[in-house]
Amino acid sequence: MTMQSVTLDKQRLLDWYRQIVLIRKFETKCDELYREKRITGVYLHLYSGHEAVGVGSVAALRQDDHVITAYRDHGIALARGMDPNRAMAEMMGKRTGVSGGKGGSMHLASRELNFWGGYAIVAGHLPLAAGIALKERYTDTDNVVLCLLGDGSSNNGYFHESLNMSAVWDLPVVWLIENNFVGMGTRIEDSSGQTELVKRAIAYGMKEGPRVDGQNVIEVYDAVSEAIDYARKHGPVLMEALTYRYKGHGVSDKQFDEREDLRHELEDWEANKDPINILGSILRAQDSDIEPELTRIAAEADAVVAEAVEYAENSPAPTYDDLINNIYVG
Ligand SMILES: Cc1ncc(C[n+]2csc(CCOP(=O)(O)OP(=O)(O)O)c2C)c(N)n1
Repeated sequence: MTMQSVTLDKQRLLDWYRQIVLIRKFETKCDELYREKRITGVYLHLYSGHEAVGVGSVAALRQDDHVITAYRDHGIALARGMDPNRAMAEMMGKRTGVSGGKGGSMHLASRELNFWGGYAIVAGHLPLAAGIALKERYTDTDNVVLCLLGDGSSNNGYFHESLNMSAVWDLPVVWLIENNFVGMGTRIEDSSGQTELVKRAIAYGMKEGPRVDGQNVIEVYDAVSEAIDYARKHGPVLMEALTYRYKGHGVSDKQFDEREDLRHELEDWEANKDPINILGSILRAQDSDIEPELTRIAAEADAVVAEAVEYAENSPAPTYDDLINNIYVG
């Protein structure tokens, strides 16, 4: 589908707007719940700022394709269609959560959605993405794997091994780097000689995809659709979406409180490159009477999040039997 046809498809754009707004509100609520210790755990990594990457890329997948990501996973799970109630229950460690309350924030997953998680070890999910793609190649399907990864993953050995083998075996993977220019507190120019990460494709003999504006959901969708089409027919693609993380690495990270330069950078992204504003402007330009609909979408997202919190809070904790379930003993 071309940019032109998507731009004209108002219902589809409204659906993406709904998803992006829902993710933003879900994350804002999680931030609040974490500070109140109603969500616990060592870390909580929010997707605020990145929403258009998850929504645009996942929209390009078929149901029988796969998606896998790292620990900044809530937004991608919701974009793939995860029930917000069960996602929130997982955040609170409840039995009704998608992983039975035993995974938490970094381990949302759903077999039904072919959404394979949620991984805490940087780049640890890349070999899994290659493995899923190998299974698909081996069983002669044309299903594709979308693997989202942070720029910080790109200097880990797993990155090299996984990208190399995916090229050797022509695996149907789209390696989509969510480049927010920082890994925890280290800027990309302090950790990578080549900061244009797609250029590494040449070293693996795989197709170099584009670097897209990760704040524009239409651009992400168009570029990932093309990459998926290529991966389905020929093999892996490495591409980047340029984006920005609105919160610290985790909720307790105070980088924006402590660094004035970063605060200015954040303010610039929020004011001029926010994915909600960008898509909102496109919709307003198409239809000058759309404002009430956008307001209604925001109110509905508030209601969905409120219901998710209520569902999670009223859900039981895992039992002792749950705790010792799914444990493999040699
Ligand atoms: C193998 C490994 N090394 C170090 C860490 C600690 N760590 C957690 S996140 C992170 C940075 C990752 O940055 P990036 O991949 O760019 O993702 P982002 O948080 O920006 O989305 C590091 C070093 C880890 N979890 N795993």
